[in-house]
Amino acid sequence: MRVTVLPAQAHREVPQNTDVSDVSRRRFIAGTGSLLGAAALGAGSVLGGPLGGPLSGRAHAAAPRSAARRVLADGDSVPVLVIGTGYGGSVAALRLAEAGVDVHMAEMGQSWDTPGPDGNVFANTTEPDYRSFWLRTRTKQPLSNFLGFPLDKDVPLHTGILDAEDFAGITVYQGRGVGGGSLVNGGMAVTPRRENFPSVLPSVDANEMYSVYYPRANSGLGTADVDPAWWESADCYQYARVGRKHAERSGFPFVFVPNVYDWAYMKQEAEGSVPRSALAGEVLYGNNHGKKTLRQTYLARAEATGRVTVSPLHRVTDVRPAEGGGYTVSLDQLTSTGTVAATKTVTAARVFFAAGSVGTSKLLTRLKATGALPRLNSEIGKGWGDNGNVMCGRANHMWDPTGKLQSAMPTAGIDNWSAGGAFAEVAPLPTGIETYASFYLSITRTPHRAAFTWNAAANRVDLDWQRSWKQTSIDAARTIFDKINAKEGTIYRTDLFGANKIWGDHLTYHPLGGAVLDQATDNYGRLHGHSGLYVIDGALIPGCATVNPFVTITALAERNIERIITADLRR
Ligand code: FAE
Repeated sequence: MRVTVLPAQAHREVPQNTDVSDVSRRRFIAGTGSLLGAAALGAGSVLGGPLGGPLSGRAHAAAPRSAARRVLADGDSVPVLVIGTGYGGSVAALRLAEAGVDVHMAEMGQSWDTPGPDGNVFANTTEPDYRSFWLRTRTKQPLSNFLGFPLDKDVPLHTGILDAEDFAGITVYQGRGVGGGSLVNGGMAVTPRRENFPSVLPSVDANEMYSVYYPRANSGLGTADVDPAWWESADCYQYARVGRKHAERSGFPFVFVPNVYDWAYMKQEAEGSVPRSALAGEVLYGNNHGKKTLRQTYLARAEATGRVTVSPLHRVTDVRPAEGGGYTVSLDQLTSTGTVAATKTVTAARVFFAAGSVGTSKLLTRLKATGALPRLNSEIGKGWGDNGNVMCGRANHMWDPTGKLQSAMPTAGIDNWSAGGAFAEVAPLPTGIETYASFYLSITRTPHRAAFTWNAAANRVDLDWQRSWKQTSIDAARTIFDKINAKEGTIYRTDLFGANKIWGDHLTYHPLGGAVLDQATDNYGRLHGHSGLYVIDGALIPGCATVNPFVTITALAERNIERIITADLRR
């Protein structure tokens, strides 16, 4: 059966440069409530018959929009199911909805719109509580020690916002909840230098990316530069100015990078006229104010189309071909302590894997190995990398204080990629006290790529990453910091990742790959072997973005979904 969607101009009706700052947090929260509280009508009847093709655009246009807008129920049939609500999933949902397709999104994390007992939705970085970690009884903070003392503490088991997912050689930090990684990340919105792009996505036309899709992504995300004059004098960026001074005295290029934080709000925080968020150290466990997460940008616009439904606390566990076409998708509905409250099976004509690099790779690896999706190719699970992440701190002299007030939103990096293979984010250390420390998250060039494999005996997916592989990243980071230390007469901090440990080499914030573009999928994210299945998240990028990755993930999703709508849905 033919699929009809709205004409091309419908896609363009929402201007690409829509100012996202006017989509207020208040409106978004109200919108989420309406998403979840909408009338519980039978989606099957609204969306037309069973799947495998009958996504009649006419039926969509005629259907009352609210009818399909409720949490997924057992037995539903939907035209499109998106697994995950991070960057890739949000782009897919918005663009499909604009093209006239009803979209259901399943998200294993919470919706994050209900305040806790302290009146805030999110916990503060310095005081983790039940909201902070995904199903852990003890925190696993990336920066585990201070002055040698361990910082971790017991917390109640809860479907919290930050997942520290352990594999044999690495802990992978990921956001959990509606908005994915945008809920917990530092908002650094970095477009790779163009000369580095061929190494990031070798099969993608750079001209198109830099003229169309990166600008579209940055506009959609609401990225903006900090006001340089304000930055020069703001107390909360003293740490970054110290970072610049040290970088430049050693001859390294210091580059400002945009962020998705609302700079006008941050100025008001500094003036004391609004509640503090970035200036209260909020970042890892969510920002109560100021940050434009996907919920204020792509997801808010998707919600405004009236065609997108989100089911929070719904974890996809299985996808397999359905009799008669389309896919049977199984989901666990979770309680806030992670137990399974209900299992559901729905049918979807098309499924977009947007569960993040690890989530998508784990699902696909298991589904291929266990025979649910037997025709996926042998590239599934391969090409996974950590974006070369490694962290370190430096101990400054007493005459170089970094400030007790530090904005949790980074604004700059030290770019030594071409000479030393490292781009170092000048990161905050928002402890509320003067530490005389400079802190950095380096993104480095590293040749190491791991693979996910199905471990049938243990009933889990393993990753064959080796901790020793981080040495390449440490060496690259040292091309910057050994030189700075020598010039400044300073030393590395040894108290932040354990006792006498310089390098944070046990983790990544930037998982990439596992279902690589043009290998596990075609050049637009269509999975080989099973038509109607797509990958549209960080799993497509083969292990390194040369900078922080979410702008590239968003831009690639914009590119791919445009082609998929034109070629697959408008036939
Ligand atoms: P992602 O945003 O992770 O979304 C995937 C979603 O799928 C999540 O909400 C999951 O809960 C959900 N999910 C997973 N499995 C399932 C399932 N089976 N069923 C249903 N739902 C599922 O994916 N990047 C930058 O560019 N700049 C930064 O400043 C930055 N800072 C970071 C700081 C931290 C602490 C962390 C953890 C990450 C940071 N990142 C940063 C990385 C960035 O957030 C990450 O690359 C993107 O979020 C990945 O986007 P995806 O769409 O691939």
